[in-house]
Amino acid sequence: MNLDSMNALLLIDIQNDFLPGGALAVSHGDEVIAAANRLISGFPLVIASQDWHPAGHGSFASAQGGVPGTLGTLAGLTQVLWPDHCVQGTRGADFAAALDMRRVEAIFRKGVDPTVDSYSAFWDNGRRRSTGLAGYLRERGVSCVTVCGLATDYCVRFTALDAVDAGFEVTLALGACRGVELAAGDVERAVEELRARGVKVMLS
Ligand code: VGL
Ligand code: ZN
Repeated sequence: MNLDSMNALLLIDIQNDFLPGGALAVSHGDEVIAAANRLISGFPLVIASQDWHPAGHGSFASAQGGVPGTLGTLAGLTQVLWPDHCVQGTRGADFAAALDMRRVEAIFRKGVDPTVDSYSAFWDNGRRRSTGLAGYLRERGVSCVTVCGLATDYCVRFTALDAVDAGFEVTLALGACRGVELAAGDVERAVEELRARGVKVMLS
């Protein structure tokens, strides 16, 4: 590996609520666990993000009297209304038990502010507040990031886009991602959008 291009692996939201049986289950979401575990050994730095909402978060359909999967508004932005998920301190918010967390050096929590959602591990959706992830990575000498996890069309997508904007060279480990696909083709469109933004896509 080129020592001038310290490479970090970002494990995005590999949490129980996004696995089969979870509150916001991603189809085949559990398949990212083994793939992520295989990737981990190849990276000198491994970071995880954790969706970490207070009860009654504004993105929850239940908080808006809406129907999950339909559109509402939050922080002046169009907002998909989600089922209650990843509530702080619940089992659904825990990392998947089979995910190898031993080499994860830092966990960046997001979605904590009840008034705005946060798909990206770098910024909330309104770009009002950063999580500090970009500064953390820069201070560690990181110039390349590889992104994987859940879900391809939401948190993985927004994290990869913000990583590009922050000036990192970005790779999407597509084999270690699964998507929500609220609309058929959302994952494919997300991958094409990322490619167009200069993200390298690897299949494994
Ligand atoms: C996510 C929807 C709501 C994700 C998080 O991790 O992709 N999606 N909260
Ligand atoms: Zn969420």
